[in-house]
Amino acid sequence: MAHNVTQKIIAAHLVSGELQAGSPISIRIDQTLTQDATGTMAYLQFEALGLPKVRTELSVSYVDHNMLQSGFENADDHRFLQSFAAKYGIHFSRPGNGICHQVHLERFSKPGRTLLGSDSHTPTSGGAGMLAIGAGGLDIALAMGGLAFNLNMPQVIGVKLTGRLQPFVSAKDIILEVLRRKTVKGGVGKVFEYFGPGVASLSVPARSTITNMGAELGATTSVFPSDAVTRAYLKAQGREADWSEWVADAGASYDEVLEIDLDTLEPLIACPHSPDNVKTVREVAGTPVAQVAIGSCTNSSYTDLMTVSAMLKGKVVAEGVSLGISPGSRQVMEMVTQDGGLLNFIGAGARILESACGPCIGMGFAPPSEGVSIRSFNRNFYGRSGTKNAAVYLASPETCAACALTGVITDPRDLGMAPIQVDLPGQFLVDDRMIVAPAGEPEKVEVLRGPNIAKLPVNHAAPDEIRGSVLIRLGDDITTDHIMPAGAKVLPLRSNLPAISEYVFHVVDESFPSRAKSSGGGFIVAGHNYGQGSSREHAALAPRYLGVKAVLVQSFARIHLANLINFGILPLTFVNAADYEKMQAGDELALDIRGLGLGKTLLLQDLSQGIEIAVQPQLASERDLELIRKGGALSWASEQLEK
Ligand code: MIC
Ligand code: SF4
Repeated sequence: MAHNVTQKIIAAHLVSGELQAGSPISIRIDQTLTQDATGTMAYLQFEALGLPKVRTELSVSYVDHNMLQSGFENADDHRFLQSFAAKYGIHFSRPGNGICHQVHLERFSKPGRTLLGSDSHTPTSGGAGMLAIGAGGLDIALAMGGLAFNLNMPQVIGVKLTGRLQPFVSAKDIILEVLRRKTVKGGVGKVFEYFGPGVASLSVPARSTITNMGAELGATTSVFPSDAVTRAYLKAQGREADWSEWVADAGASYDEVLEIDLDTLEPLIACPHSPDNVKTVREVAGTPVAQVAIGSCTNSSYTDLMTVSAMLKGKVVAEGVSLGISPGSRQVMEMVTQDGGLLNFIGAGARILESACGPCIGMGFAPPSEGVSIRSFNRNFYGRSGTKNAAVYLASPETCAACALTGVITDPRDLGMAPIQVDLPGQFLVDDRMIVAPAGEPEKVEVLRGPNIAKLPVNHAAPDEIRGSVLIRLGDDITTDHIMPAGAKVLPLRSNLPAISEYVFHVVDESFPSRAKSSGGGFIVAGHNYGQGSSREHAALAPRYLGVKAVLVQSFARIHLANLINFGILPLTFVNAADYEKMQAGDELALDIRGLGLGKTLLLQDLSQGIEIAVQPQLASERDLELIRKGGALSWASEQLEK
């Protein structure tokens, strides 16, 4: 049978199940990546499995999120991660080397292989023909232990690209167009596979901008074929031997096809507070801008930054604007410096930030009150920038540079500049000395733990009946940034569950943690796409710590659903959508779960209103059932492993 690229890679890694969309499958994982904010917990979980060494082809631990080091916490975490990597056979990318996704693309991506990462933007390496999936830290720990990764066989949406991008229109505008059409819920259970004549005109970094932000569709991942362009990119990275061809078979089909004509695509912009709130830049042109931020794992390739540098050359950013540039990797930063780009940035008055996530995750460079911030990033969720009432827009580096120069939202085509053509270098500057290989004598390495590294929570088997009140009732598209915010105050607490739990739902309801604790826990009720965004398992772990036992919603985002199950929180959906309207915050509920079984509905008693509500546990396999009964995945996993 003719297969598309997604089906081919899955078929080559299939451990159980069939290539039938929607059915549970498990796949072998070749590579894993972690970043510091999710990695500490993932490695503590790996340690609990009791294995001497990772069992993957390659595992890399990056440090890029928690870089402010306003106290000892982050520095302690970095030291723990470095010593842990040395001992357990993991490569360690030191702070300063860049953002995990960009560095992984440059130095480790391998066409046709699978990559599981404890970060939702892991699909970045899909730009080089990998099947790269984001997941919670515990799933990464299990993959490092050699266990297969469980998911539902995705539908494959083909995105057919025709034509060629016009001057000042770039890859970011392609993914913004997909988001405009499909929304932040449109990708759940799906892989977006790009094909068609327009693909050959996109470089690997441009493709990776698209697969990176494909995460905002809620997609399982996004993938480009591995072709001559991929080969040339890997060759320029000194890794031609890692290349192999992965293209769709003749006659391969897709569950749905979207077509985008690159010739007619215009500069687009995602308006506050959702990546799918997309308009043309000209529609919102003229809005005054306070801040511009360029960089992140989405848009800091050599081409992106050199294009911005050419636009800024000899000019100064507008008087009311603060421009921050955070390059995605040390490789790009060095090359942009060598080729004169940095000089143009400095000359224009840009503030040069380190190669790290920085402002993207609210770690510094917060916008002013009610300020408009234009970012080349991938998320503009409410409160994420660190300033609750800021208005964050997402756009291409070209649009960002135009806004920085004029001080108002500006379509870069309206600057009257001559087109800028920046080609990818035929040879990148390759220097892997900031990547530390695992220790030769691991038994001699001591794992260094500071006071911020708390103990792992203990699993408790599920009771026969779940009781408690509706602790909070929320609407659609609740993000993990709402549930468990990041930012400079909270991110350093990622290894400390009791401390971080005090911030659950802080952006929407500061009294949640104390209410949850004093009432003995209970239920969360919400609308569609609950838990979209980040892979952070703290958005399940911390509510569980506060006593949340079940989450009842209209629908879930993929990674968060898996995280809830991994930590023994029962995920439920309404059988009758209208019942969502009936439930009130504060209602006392009781749910008998002795009848829990695959596909079985349960009856939830709303004791306050004296009504019954049919609910569907979102458990796809016997494994999921087992995890809920056991109160989480860790004890289950330890039993599965041959030591
Ligand atoms: C994000 O972009 O939201 C993050 C911060 O990279 C998260 C990971 C985290 O919360 O640590 C993600 O995308 O998974
Ligand atoms: Fe870092 Fe932002 Fe990318 Fe997340 S989206 S990995 S915070 S740069």
